[in-house]
Amino acid sequence: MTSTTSGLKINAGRLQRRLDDLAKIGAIEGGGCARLALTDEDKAGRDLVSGWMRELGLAVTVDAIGNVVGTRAGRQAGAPVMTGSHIDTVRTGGRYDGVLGVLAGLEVVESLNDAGVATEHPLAVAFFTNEEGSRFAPDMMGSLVYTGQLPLGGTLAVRGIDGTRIGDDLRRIGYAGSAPVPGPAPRAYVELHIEQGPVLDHDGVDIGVVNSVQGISWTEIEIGGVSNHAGTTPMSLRCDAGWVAGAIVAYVRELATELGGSQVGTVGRIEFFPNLINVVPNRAVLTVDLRNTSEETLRLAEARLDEHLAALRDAEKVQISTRRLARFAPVPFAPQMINLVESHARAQGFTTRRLPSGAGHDAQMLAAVCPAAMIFVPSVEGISHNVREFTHPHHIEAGANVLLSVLCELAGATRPAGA
Ligand code: HGY
Ligand code: MN
Ligand code: MN
Repeated sequence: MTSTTSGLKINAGRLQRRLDDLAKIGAIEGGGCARLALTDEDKAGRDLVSGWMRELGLAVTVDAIGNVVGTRAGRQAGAPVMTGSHIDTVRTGGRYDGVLGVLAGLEVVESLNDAGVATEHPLAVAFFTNEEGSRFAPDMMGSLVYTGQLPLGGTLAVRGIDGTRIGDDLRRIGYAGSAPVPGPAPRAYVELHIEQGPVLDHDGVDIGVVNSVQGISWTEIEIGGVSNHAGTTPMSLRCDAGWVAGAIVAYVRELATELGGSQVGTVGRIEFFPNLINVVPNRAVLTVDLRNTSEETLRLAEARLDEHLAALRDAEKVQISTRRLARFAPVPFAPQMINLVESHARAQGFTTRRLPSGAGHDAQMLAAVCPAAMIFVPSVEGISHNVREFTHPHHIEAGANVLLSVLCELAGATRPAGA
């Protein structure tokens, strides 16, 4: 005779301690973290988390792109139910983005271990390489390779914004693993993540039930002009790469405002050459990040930007070249997975709201190979990719308990009668 696992809860203090311990690695002023993918800080974080996986009795694998998966055996062998996220951060990162999903997954495992709960199917906790994509594009790189949507060879050859090759840095930090890619498709994938936007916090809702992830378009633009003397060159004779770059920055804002709705546009990186006060720049490099929940509108935004670049090129007599760094269509999650997250959250008495994700996530890549879902918890003031990123402990506990019960249902968890 066995009973269900209802009533099983995570240990919130233990989860918070792991969050605090990992946040010490790559800690930066203001309480945030800088663990850019494949840096020494990322390695130290990887070593700490995979050590915790081993302490919990998980079988740990590292694959050829550095994805790390810890698996808890089920009564049956076969495809696991997987949870996880990422532990790399942006340069001004907070302590919850990605990390919460990985460490809540470990907390679920430890809670099951403590309660002597077995699962029918294996349960896996993963952290994927380079989810952020800010040092090496594209983002969600590890889960793209894991799901067979990005070839390993070409990915290992990718050079980052500092000129380093992915393959070299993976070897340097000791995470060029032997597990094959693509990896085995899970039975299902569920990711707990902070919202990183203002909706749940503003509406006072406990749990976000994510129905889709919006489309993402990343482009690097290089402008070639003519360096010249800042004092002697008449304005009418300039081929000013710096001015053109500035015009693009302004246009991206105008375009997003004009299209409205969910359209967003960001120029996050810009460089001038020779970058000197008295030289008209002869070269500029900048990145444009466009996103929309509608593929049709995202394509319109891309077309409008291309038209504007052509007009600037002709008017300013400069060369303009573009390089696509990432392009993902919006990804809807499976209705039965959305309903599952919502029903478990409500059964625990939490308020819920369905919403799309403005940020990219590994779950959108896993959705290509298995039923996937995401659980959001509120970000205070919607702040993220900022050291002030914060989620209240009671929301962390709520999200991890929803994750626990969803994973128990998906993995077929039961505990011995009388336990
Ligand atoms: O860019 C993103 O949405 C994610 O943080 N990689
Ligand atoms: Mn993230
Ligand atoms: Mn992020």
